[in-house]
Amino acid sequence: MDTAPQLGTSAELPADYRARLADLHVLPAWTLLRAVMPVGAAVQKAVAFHWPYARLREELLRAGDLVPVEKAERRVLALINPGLNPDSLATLPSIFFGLQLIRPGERAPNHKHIPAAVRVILEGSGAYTTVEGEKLAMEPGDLILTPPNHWHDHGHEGRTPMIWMDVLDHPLAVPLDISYVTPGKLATFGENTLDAGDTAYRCAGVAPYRPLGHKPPDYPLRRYRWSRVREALAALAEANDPTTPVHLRYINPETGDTAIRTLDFSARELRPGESVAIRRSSANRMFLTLEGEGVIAINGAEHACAHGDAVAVPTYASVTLTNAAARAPWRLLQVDDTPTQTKLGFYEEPAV
Ligand code: GTQ
Ligand code: FE2
Repeated sequence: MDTAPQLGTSAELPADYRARLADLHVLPAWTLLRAVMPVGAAVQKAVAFHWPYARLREELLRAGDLVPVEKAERRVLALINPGLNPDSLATLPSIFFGLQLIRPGERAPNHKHIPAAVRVILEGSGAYTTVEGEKLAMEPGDLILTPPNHWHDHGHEGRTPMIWMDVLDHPLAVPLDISYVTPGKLATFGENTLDAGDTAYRCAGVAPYRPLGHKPPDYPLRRYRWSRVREALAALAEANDPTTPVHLRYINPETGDTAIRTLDFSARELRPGESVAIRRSSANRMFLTLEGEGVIAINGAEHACAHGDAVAVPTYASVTLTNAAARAPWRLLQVDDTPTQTKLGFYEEPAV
């Protein structure tokens, strides 16, 4: 039951007093407190939303005709949550999703920035990202990290448009007044650094030898190949009890921690006919369909998803994932802000 007292309003204060406070750059907090800390239920601005890939793809290809890459630096259509201020360029309060196009022969210039970026490849081949000189090829489903303040650029040596989803954590950095980019010269990649992480961490459970206690590199694996993750999902789908969901986390192979520090990336497979209910929590969460089709029910409203579709799930929602197909598995990426919320001590799973 709501037993919190009704607080005073600013209208109850004499005008001259309010003016004197404003002059000093202070405000009577009791008139504003409930707006930032409502009783019992959080301030919640973001809403559930579904962005269909087929429609976005069409408009992104059009952006390719309309805007040369030199005029865009990155040719990206940002997925903007209808409940959030568009200026914040955010898909959820802590997560940015944007669809990026690079056409054959184009080069997106080298730069680095405070926010981390993760690419999830949706279509095409022959393009690459270089991260600190390491040349990383892009194949559909791959997840590629560009960690905070790591130099990166994109190029395309193939013949068809290359499209991927960018996931960035700038919505977490912008409110801290620390988000900026450093432009660089055109990148070059070293002869011996072709996807070095993929070689060094080829086999799960085995890492490059170094004396015990010596510190490993900060982000040792930058490209997680979908061909391998997919194989691991399919194997688990066979092996697991049908009531145990198939769910793998992308980790830093040296520490076991999340791939980047702010957001958690994981891949799910739902077997034909399988349905998974996700625990209600304070997490902000995105889903991106990689293979197959499925339905995401958010507080009872159903969103039917196909390849490339992105869905935003706001905090405290009840979510059910269902693969209604007779034969095909549904494979999807999950991105959420639980690493940040957990580190800050904010994360909770409310009862009921
Ligand atoms: O590809 O480096 O969607 O710097 C936004 C900012 C992509 C990128 C985005 C970026 C990039
Ligand atoms: Fe970037």
